[in-house]
Amino acid sequence: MTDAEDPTETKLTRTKERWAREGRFLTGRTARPETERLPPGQHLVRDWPVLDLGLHPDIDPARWRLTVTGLVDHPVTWDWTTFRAQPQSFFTSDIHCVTSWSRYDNRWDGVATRDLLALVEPKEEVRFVVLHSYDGYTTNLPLEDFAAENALLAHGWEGRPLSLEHGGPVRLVVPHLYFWKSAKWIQRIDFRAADAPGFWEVRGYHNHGDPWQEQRYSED
Ligand SMILES: Nc1nc2c(c(=O)[nH]1)N[C@H]1C(S)=C(S)[C@@H](COP(=O)(O)O)O[C@H]1N2
Ligand SMILES: [Mo]
Repeated sequence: MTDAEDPTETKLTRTKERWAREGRFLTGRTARPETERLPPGQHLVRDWPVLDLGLHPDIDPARWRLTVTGLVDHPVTWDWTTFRAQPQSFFTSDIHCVTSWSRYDNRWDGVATRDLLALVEPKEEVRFVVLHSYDGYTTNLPLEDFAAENALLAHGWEGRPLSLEHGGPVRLVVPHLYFWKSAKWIQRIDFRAADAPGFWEVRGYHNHGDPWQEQRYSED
């Protein structure tokens, strides 16, 4: 597929790649989450913007599957009923998007990543997790970030089913990293020994993405 044919190579994608090259929104400041709730260079919003590649995959619940692959002792493929039968968690957390908006106190329902980890049991050598989504999006993060105590596979927001535009039926939420790491419409979770940078990580975004360290873009 050439760039011209690739539906993900949109004007917005190119604009965001340019922002990464220019260091847009960088303040050069760092902070600690314990002392500053709002990370450097962020501003608060009350609504919830929609940001993605522009493809909203509408998956029939009867055909929806979530698969765990890679270096685990117990790989699983969940259909909707099995996913909903997993232990449920309820977490409230803030969103920090690299495009500089933050939104406080989002109430999520879903399956804690720690409960998923307890079930599938990643092997000793696992260091990274790569999320694959129904729209073709990918993102990578270290196992310890995926395993954060308030990270979850969310199917609900503010007591309602997570809407399609925000990643329903199920998205990842990892609140302590920039929101591009929180893959919407997740289809597969791959446990790996080696890292594999995802969609934005190969387009100039930082590999880790800690908002308090202002890890917006890669240094090279
Ligand atoms: N599958 C998928 N997940 C994705 C994206 C995407 O394009 N596809 N965009 C990421 C980016 S860049 C952001 S900022 C957030 C936006 O989530 P929201 O639309 O719910 O605010 O989703 C992230 N997860
Ligand atoms: Mo984003």
